[in-house]
Amino acid sequence: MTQPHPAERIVVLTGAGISRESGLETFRDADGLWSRHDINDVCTPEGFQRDPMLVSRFYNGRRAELAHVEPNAAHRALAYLEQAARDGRWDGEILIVTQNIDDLHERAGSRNVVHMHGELRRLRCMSCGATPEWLDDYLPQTPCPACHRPTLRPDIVWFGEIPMHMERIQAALAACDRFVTIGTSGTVYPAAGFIAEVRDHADTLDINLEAPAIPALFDRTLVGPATRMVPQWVA
Ligand code: BV8
Repeated sequence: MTQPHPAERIVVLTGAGISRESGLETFRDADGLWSRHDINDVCTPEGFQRDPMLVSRFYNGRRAELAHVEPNAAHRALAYLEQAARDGRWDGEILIVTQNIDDLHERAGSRNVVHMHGELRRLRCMSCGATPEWLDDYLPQTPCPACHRPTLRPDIVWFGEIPMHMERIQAALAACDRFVTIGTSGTVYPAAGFIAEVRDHADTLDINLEAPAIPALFDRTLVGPATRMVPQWVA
């Protein structure tokens, strides 16, 4: 497998597929979340406006799962690469841009992680902007710990909302030598558009159970489960 070579700046874009073998569901696989939930009901600001209890239950259920899953070999392989840079064993750098809202990258040891669609472990107050860490169930009437108003929502980016950390992401994409996508269907923008932004200046690799919809977009593809393919790529 291609090993990262010295002085390489790697951006890795991860999607739900990297957490699948930890036991978290993806969205668009046959047994995925969107097979049982209507995106418009649980993943839009309009849906939250219409039925905040339904949306709170949807995210409370997914947050509760975090206690029962562990990072897998793919998360750990990426964390190993970052540790090698921190220890001076590799003079490259790696940034993980994740569409995932779970905390498995961090629990595997990765620190250079950007959650462009937000995080399950955080809420956001629509009145004062506080973003308290939240590990238990919350209800729409739960008072904000900072301003005590019942105006908390999941700190998640829903469809039609602006993704987080876009400036940092765009800067990293412009500067990277290698762009690797892992476990993403490449259907949600702006993440799905990153490949077009880097193709002219970076070596591109897709790691997925299936071949990408447009294979020509990538210089290389590794088809197989992330827990096998990512450690091979990092080794
Ligand atoms: C925005 C919340 C403006 C968190 C999510 C028409 C054309 C183009 C764009 C649009 C359009 N109409 C509307 C849009 C914009 C819209 C969009 O892209 N819609 C799509 C459906 C067309 N996007 C937005 O609204 C975004 N905001 O555009 O604002 C803007 C933009 C830039 C700057 C300023 C303003 C906001 C999008 C965020 C929505 N929030 N979720 C949550 O609930 O989790 S999206 C949701 O999809 C998740 O975040 C998820 O991460 C994301 C992508 O899904 P994937 O992670 O790829 O998961 P999926 O199930 O699809 O695929 C899993 C893959 O893993 C598969 O390929 C499978 O083969 C693979 N796999 C499975 N098992 C394994 C595996 N691979 C390896 N190993 C395994 N074991």
